[in-house]
Amino acid sequence: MNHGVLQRYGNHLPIGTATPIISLGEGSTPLVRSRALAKILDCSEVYFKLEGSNPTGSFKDRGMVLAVAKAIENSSTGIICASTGNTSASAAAYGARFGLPTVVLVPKGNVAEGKLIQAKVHGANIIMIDGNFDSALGLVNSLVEKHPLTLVNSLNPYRLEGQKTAAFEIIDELGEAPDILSIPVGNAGNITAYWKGFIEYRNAGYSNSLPIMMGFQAKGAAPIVLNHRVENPTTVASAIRIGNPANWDSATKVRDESGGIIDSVDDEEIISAYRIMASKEGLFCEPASAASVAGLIKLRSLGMQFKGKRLVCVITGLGLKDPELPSSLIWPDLVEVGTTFEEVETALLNYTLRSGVSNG
Ligand code: AN7
Repeated sequence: MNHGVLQRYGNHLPIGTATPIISLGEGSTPLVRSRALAKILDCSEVYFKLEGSNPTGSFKDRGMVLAVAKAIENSSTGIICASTGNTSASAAAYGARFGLPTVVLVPKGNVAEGKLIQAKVHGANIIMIDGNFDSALGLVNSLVEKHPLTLVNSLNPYRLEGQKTAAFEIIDELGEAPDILSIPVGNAGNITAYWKGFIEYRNAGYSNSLPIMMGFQAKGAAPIVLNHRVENPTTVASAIRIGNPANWDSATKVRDESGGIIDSVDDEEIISAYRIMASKEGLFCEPASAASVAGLIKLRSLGMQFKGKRLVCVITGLGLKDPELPSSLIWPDLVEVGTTFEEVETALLNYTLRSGVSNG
C-alpha cells in the first residue's frame, strides 16, 4: 500500500509530532525506461519519472500534501492559490479530503479543461480572472496579507519540501543520482525542489553525485532564458504559460550550481515530443511535460552527446487533463460505420491494408 510521502520520507521533512500524517496516496510514482527517446538521444539509459501517476495526475500532490498538513497543524481556516491548473486541481482535492475550504484563482481561458473540472468536482471556490497567471499570483499574494487563508503556491516552502521527495525516489530506485535530470520549468518550483532533494540525499549518504539539471521553458514563455519578464506569455503548453516565475532566482542558482542549463523549446518542438511520447512510448503526457522531452531532443540535434550517461526526464502531468490540444492536431481518421458484420469487416480490411497489419 502507498501511504504517501509524509509517511515514506517523514524523517527528511519538516514535520513534528503535531503534524498530521495525511495522504491521498501521492508519491512512489513509476520510473519507466524509455525505448524511443533513448534511440533518438543515442543513449541506453533514459528513464521517465511518471508524475502523472499521482492522485490528481500531477507532481503537485507531493507538495500539496505537506502544505495542507502544515495548514491543519496551524489551525488554518482555508487554503488559496493561483494556478495554471494543476496546483488548483491538487489544492481542491486535498482541501476537499481534509476539510479545508479552497479558493483558486485561475486565468480565464488559459486553464486546460480537465484541470478546471477537477477543481469543480472537488468543490473549490473558483475565481476566474481576466488576466494571466502572473497577475493571479500577484493578487493571491496581496489577498493573503489581508485574509487568514494559507497560501499553497510554491512560495509556501512546504510545497517544495514535499516535492523534493521525487528526487529521493529516483535515487532510491537507481541506487545513485542520474547524470542528467531534464524537467519543464514554469514557476520554477519543481526544478528548485528536485535540486534540494538531490543535495539533501547526497549529504545524507544515499548517493555520491549530483545530476546536471536541465530545465526547459516554452519559447513564448521563457523569462529565465531571456533574462527578462515576459508580459504576455504564449505557448500551447498552458501549464507553463508563466512570464514572471516565483522561484526565478533559485532556478538560476540551480542551473549554475549543477553546471546545467535552462533553455527553451518552441511549440512545434513541444508538440513533436508530445506525439513521440504518445505514439512511440505509449505515454500520454500533457504538453508542458513534453517540454522536458523536447529539450533533450533539441540538444541532441544540436550535437550534444548523451552516450554512456544516465538520464531521467520528469513527466510532470497526465495528458488526459488537456484534451483540447490533441483534437486540434491531425490524428488518424476515425472510421464510422453501421453495425453489420460486413460494414465492420470492410472497415477492418481497409484499416489493415492501410496500416500493414497482417491477419497472421
Ligand atoms: C504539468 O499549476 O504552475 O516550474 O499553477 O502543471 O514548478 O511551476 C503548474 C506548473 C510543469 C511547471 N509541468 O512546474 C500551476 C503550475 C506541469 C505543470 C509545470 C507545471 P514549476
